[in-house]
Amino acid sequence: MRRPLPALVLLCAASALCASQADFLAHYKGTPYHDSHYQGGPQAIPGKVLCAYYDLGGEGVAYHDSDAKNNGSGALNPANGTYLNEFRMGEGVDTSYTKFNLDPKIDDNPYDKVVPPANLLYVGWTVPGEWFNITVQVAEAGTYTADLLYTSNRGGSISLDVNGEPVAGPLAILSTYDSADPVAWRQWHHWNSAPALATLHLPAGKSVLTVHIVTEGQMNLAVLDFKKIK
Ligand SMILES: [Ca+2]
Ligand SMILES: [Ca+2]
Repeated sequence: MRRPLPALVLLCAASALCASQADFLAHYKGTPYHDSHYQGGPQAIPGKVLCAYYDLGGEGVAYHDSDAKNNGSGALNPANGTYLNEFRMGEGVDTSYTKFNLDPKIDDNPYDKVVPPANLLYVGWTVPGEWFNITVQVAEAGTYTADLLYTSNRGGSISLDVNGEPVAGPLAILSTYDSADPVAWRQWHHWNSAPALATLHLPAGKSVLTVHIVTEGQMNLAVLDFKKIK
C-alpha cells in the first residue's frame, strides 16, 4: 500500500516554487517566539500578527539587523526590571512599545491617524536591508490581505516573503510626517493603518513570513492583520 503524500506535496506537486518553499521550511532553524509572559507558538492567520514576536533563532536565522544592540529595550527604554522595557533586550532587532498619558504625549498624540493600543510592542529603528521572520499557522489556504499598523516619518517600502519566496512588494508605505507637530522626535510616533497593504496567497498550515525593510527605513512596524478574501 502506498503511503499518502503530505498535504503540502500534494498541493504543490507540479510547482517548482512550492518545492523550494517546502525546502525552505525543512531547513529553517528559527522557532516561534515565546517567553515567560507570552505562551507563543506560531501566530494564527487569519488574525493579528505582532511583528515584535518575530521568531527566535538570532541574527542570520530569524532576522538580520544593522546592529547587534536593541536600541529600544534596555536603551531608550532603560532596563528597570519591567517586561516592556526589557523585552528581547539581548537581541539585535530594535523593539519598543506604545506609551500613553505622558507629557508631552508620545503614542496617543493628536497627530495619530489611528490611535494604537497602549503598551503595544513594535519593531522600530528599521533600516533598509533588515528583515525578520515570523512563523505563522494558516487556518485555510487562500488569498489574504494584510493591514499594517505602523508609523513612517518619511515614507518607504517593505516586502513580504512566504517560506523564502517573495510574494508581495515592494509595498509603498505612506509617510505619516506632519509638519504641524511641534515636537520633532514625535514624527516617529504618528500611527496609521495601511488597509490591505499586501494581498498574497498563503498555503494552509505552518509557514514562515519574512518582512523586509526595502527603502528608507525609519518605520515602526507593529501589527499585520491578515484577513481571508477568497
Ligand atoms: Ca539593532
Ligand atoms: Ca534595526
